[in-house]
Amino acid sequence: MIKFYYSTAPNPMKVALCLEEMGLAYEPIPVDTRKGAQHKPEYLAVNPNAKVPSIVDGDVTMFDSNAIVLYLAEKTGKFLPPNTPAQRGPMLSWLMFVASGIGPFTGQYVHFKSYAPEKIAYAMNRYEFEALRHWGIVDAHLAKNKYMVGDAYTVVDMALWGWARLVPNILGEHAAKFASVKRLADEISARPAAQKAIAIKDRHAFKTEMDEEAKRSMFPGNYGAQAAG
Ligand SMILES: N[C@@H](CCC(=O)N[C@@H](CS)C(=O)NCC(=O)O)C(=O)O
Repeated sequence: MIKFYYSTAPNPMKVALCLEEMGLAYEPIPVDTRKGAQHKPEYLAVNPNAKVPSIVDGDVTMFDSNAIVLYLAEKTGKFLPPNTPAQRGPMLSWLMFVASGIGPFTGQYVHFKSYAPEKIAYAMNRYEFEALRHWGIVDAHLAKNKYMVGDAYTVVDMALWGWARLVPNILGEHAAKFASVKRLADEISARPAAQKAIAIKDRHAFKTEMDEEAKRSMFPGNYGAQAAG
């Protein structure tokens, strides 16, 4: 039974989808990041980066969502493209592009637009430009390809889905520019595994308020000492 440490945020949701798609037995363990649970010593022993998701699979402990989805795909042999250099090379490129481009730039775009107490035009412009640029690259790719790699649904699509399903909420009026991203996100969201992944959160009550405790917990560098809970 895999222990899956999660919240409802985009990076954990990629892993939830993978676990469901692969039919793996897992125990979802909520980490309420708005209450500072990510900073507790017992959680830091699992994930020294104090973020979600993480998994514990027997004697294997892992953090970082894209590493986890690749691990699960290799463990099960499911949802990987054919193991040829011509397929594996692009698979690694797109998986890392989602990890190092889509996630961080979209996350910082949200941060400076919605959470930063000062509206810093330079930061907002930079992250909006970079977030839209990254989504534009994915959209152009998906305009020519049904899936991110090869002609079948893979873990790269699952990794993308964590963020892609939220594009309308996150990018607002800009979302209309990314019709091919929407096409893939909608296709994946309609899958039974995605519906089950989305429903995991109903088993736990997560704090929803973005109050001082939440800001101290999630942005400790800007809001003083973290709430160690
Ligand atoms: N590179 C990490 C990033 C994880 C991450 O930023 N997780 C967010 C949720 S999507 C989180 O834990 N936020 C709470 C916090 O920053 O305290 C991954 O892909 O797993």
